Amino acid sequence: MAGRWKNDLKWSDVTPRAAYLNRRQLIAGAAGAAMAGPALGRVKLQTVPSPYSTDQTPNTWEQITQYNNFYEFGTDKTDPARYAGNLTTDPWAVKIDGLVERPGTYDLADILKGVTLEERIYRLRCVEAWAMVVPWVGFELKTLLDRVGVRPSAKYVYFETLVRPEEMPGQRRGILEWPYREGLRLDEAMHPLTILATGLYGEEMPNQNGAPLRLVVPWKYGFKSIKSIVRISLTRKQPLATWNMQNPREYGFYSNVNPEVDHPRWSQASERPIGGGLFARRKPTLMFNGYADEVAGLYAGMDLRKNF
Ligand SMILES: Nc1nc2c(c(=O)[nH]1)N[C@H]1C(S)=C(S)[C@@H](COP(=O)(O)O)O[C@H]1N2
Ligand SMILES: [Mo]
Repeated sequence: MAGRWKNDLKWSDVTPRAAYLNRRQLIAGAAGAAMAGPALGRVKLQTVPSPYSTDQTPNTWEQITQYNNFYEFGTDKTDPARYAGNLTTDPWAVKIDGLVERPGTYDLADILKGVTLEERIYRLRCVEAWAMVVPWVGFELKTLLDRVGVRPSAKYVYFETLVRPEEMPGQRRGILEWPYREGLRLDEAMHPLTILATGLYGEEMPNQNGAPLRLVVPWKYGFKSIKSIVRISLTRKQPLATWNMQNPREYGFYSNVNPEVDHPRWSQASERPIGGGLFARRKPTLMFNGYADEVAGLYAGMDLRKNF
């Protein structure tokens, strides 16, 4: 049986306020939340701009949804858009366990009811070898963790993606060891820039971008932002993370964007802005992807060449 949120918000408290920015309003740069009609499908949520949003121009819907990494659907950048459409994302449950006060398997719909008033539009820079600015719809991971109650002994948060080879063709091949896994230190997880995203451009999350619930950690390389999450576990020890397991020499646990630490096989000092055209000039990558003012303090005193 699914666990239930113990909170003061009733369905009737949140439903009449349901509002969201639609795609056109966002493109037009509308700042406030706009009233919308009754929600279709999954609860449409009240969204307001996050104070953490960048003012950089977002990439287009097409750029964000046609060039993806999601190995559960194949290794080509176009495979997710081609094959993720068949993934069933409703109903969806998330198991929250480990060092928490209220462990349980929660329906995503219930989770969203509990965090409705926290939903935000976050326009965040995301970077790998390429760079995009994405207007995510989501809420702070902290909101969810506070809701379930993190025990004092917890030091890390571990995440797992769905395993469903019938709907995920990449999982029928041994590309990676499934499930895809990721982890964060607890203070990284509690940082307000760390969000659980449920959509983008005011729309429900496209499957190829990690529907119905994916992590976004904008000061880390893209692979830390795990998609289609079904389990969140609070742990005492540093958890396993897929790319770190796969190749610990090339991918560290932290994976903070750092132009001074090269990947053993390529430089990480510059990035290619997506949408700038085929011959767009590469741009220098900034420490912590430009979020140093916000997050450098988390790593004070750490050797970031060792802890890469
Ligand atoms: N479950 C899962 N999550 C994943 C991946 C994946 O293969 N499987 N790829 C990661 C990588 S390498 C990147 S760059 C980002 C891409 O996210 P995007 O498609 O929204 O740009 O998702 C990350 N999350
Ligand atoms: Mo990636």
